[in-house]
Amino acid sequence: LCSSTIRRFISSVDPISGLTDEQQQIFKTAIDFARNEMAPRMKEWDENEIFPVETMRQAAELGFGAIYAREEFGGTGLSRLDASIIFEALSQGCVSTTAYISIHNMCAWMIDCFGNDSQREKWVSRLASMELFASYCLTEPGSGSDAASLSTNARFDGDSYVLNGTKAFISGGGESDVYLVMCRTGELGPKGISCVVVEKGTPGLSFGKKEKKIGWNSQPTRQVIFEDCRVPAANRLGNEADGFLIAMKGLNGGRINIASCSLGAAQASLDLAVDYLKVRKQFGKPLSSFQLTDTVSLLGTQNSRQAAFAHLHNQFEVARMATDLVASRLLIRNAALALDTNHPDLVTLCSMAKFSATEKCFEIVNKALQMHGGYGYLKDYAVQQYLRDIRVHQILEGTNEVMQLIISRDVLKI
Ligand code: FAD
Ligand code: 2MC
Repeated sequence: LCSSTIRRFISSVDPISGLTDEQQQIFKTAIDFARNEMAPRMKEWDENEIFPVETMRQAAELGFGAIYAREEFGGTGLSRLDASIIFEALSQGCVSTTAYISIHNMCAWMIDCFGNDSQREKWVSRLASMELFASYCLTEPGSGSDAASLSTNARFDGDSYVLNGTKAFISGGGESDVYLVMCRTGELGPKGISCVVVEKGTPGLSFGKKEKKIGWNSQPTRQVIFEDCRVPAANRLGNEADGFLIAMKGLNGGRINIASCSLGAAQASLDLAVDYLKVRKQFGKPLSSFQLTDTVSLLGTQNSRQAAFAHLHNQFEVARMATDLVASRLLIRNAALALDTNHPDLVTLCSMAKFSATEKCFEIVNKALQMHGGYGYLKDYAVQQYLRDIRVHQILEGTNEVMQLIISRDVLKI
């Protein structure tokens, strides 16, 4: 085998395994930041619903504000694989804040990739420094999974668009400075949609109430409302009718990023569970030493061999969690490489990574919570926050049912 045909990364439980020296350094920078600047505050940000602007700006100083936008206009110029490594590391310090940073990054990339030079000059470097914050506006009250049915209208008038309609569930809504809005400028369906940038303060732009959520509490979620909101036509990204493709291409990377946030939470939760199992003693010995724990009722079980296998097995459970973690990491990094290399199957691979990793990582975190017993249910322990924060990753950036729709359409060629 020629060495260039051998894949560089061999992913393992150790997150830096198989990464290049430069990527290992990137991971170290991000995990140090997560541990020192984010993890000590994630509980407070959650409880008091604090949008940590200054911490995010510190993250931006490390190059995390426009990770995969080009350097020429102020981006960091890294790859999708690098971005995934960064989000995996940062989310260990706070999933909710990292997930917002990932959406902001998606928006910065969309402007960098589909905008013109004057739009890049106007917005990309200020997004990279997080002087400005960005939101992505696709979902509407009547249009979620069926995104191409959106009805926010943009009527062309002179040198502007006049927007009317409502976007729902917008992350950063009300706090962000720049809104990338998918709106209808033409026919029904995906081919009648454009993407325009609306700046905070534009007359006719307003926001709904802050939604109360079970997680993602360090970032606001609000409706974004347009009432005769006049936006310069120069704010349109790409050509008229390109908006749906721009939105979907943004989401391919977004889906990897969100999956990476679940992965970080799963890694952190597994680490917490392993520490806990070694320290917590019941029946005179550490929980980690139990091969079989008698927590499963045998009543009603006819077959004693089946009953033996039905026992909860801490050591085997840890093995299963670690295996699922590595499988998720491989799928995510594989999809990120597919994006980096513009692989023909990238849409399916990104959907598979998002679907599988957000489900498996949720299961890992849930098992880690179970291993903490009653303490896992207390807000004093971080594992419950990881669980609450990553639950929504199975719903947003395309529900996991939509991910299966995309994958099955490709596999079945329908
Ligand atoms: P629906 O589309 O109504 O779906 C309801 C259920 O039906 C789901 O289980 C879905 O999977 C299932 N379903 C729908 N169609 C099918 C089908 N064809 N086959 C099988 N099952 C199907 N959106 C943005 O644009 N920007 C944001 O920043 C943003 N942030 C969000 C933050 C949070 C905290 C949340 C909760 C949502 C956010 N969203 C955002 C919206 C999110 O993307 C949508 O909630 C999601 O796409 C699903 O849309 P919906 O809620 O309308 O559900
Ligand atoms: N990448 C590139 N192109 C894509 C694409 C993708 N991921 N998905 C669709 N397209 C293209 C597709 O190839 C087609 O192009 P063409 O006309 O050239 O053949 C065009 O877009 C229309 O696609 P479909 O014919 O598949 O459209 P349809 O309406 O049947 O289904 C679906 C599209 C369901 C896949 C899309 O509506 C979808 O992804 N829905 C989920 C919505 C979503 O993800 N919302 C997330 C909101 S953001 C969020 O939650 C945040 C937290 C930020």
